Amino acid sequence: MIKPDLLMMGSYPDGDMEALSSAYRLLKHWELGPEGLGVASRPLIRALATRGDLGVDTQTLESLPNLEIIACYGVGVDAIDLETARRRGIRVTNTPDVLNGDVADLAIGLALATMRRIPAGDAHVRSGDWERGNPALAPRLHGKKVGIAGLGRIGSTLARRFSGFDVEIGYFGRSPRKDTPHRYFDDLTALAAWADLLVLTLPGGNATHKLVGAQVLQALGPEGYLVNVSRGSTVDEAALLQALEARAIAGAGLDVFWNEPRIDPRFARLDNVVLQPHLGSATIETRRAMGQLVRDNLTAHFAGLPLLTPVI
Ligand code: 8YV
Repeated sequence: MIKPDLLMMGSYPDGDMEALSSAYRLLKHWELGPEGLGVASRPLIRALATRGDLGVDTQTLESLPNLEIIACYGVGVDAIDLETARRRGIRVTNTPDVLNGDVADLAIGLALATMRRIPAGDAHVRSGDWERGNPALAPRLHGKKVGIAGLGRIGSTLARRFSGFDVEIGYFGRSPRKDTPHRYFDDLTALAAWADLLVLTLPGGNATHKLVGAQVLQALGPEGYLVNVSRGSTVDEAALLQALEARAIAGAGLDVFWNEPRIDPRFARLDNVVLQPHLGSATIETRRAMGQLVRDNLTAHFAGLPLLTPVI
């Protein structure tokens, strides 16, 4: 049987690359020269696999006249040109739900690491400074007010995790949810003013672009903390850097940034941040499940079966 061509925008873990290569002829975008795909191979491509952080741009989509499906390894499809896909009748799938627990876990880890200054404590022990004294005291997490911006699949999982931490939970979203006892805020600035810790689990895209700006950060205040495990685009990064440098907020735990992986060097100079290289879903178990879901969606598509997790 002839293997269908699969254009990949970025690499997956080795096991997934092997599994995909047994069913498809892989065309690796990152290995192509500056001229990209040859004109002759473009019409042969019916399927494309990408990642949440990479997406696929208009130019690439427009160069593939027979593209039928984009399978995204990640839940966020904000970097995929969905408008072009919709217009062209190209199906798009993502990997929802399988990563909820891991992203929620990392948000909890970042909250604790930032508020309790765990990396600074680690550095204190390693450097030998402990003999000369203890580090400054840090604020506690339990008993605090936690605001969750975006109570979707990940946000709801996070609220469940936080309920074991004896915190009060409030949330912001488009509309109040009937299935949660937590306090609803229809205004993000009001949530930030109420919260001691604001966690962003919002989807990326136009609707949430720079939603957290100077006003929200000012409302969070000098004793307030921010954790972002969603997309860098949800935050006005210039305002965030300014607030962190001026101590207008107490600190931030950040897994996502503008211009990943070439982030603003000002972050590295701050001692009130804990930084992660977009690792929310990066566990062995979840990444395995994400790779499987990408393959299952592609298999279903080529077998003419309903897609498992369609976006469009
Ligand atoms: C991954 C993500 O970082 O799910 C998403 O939207 O951003 C992440 O799970 C990414 O897709 C893997 O590179």
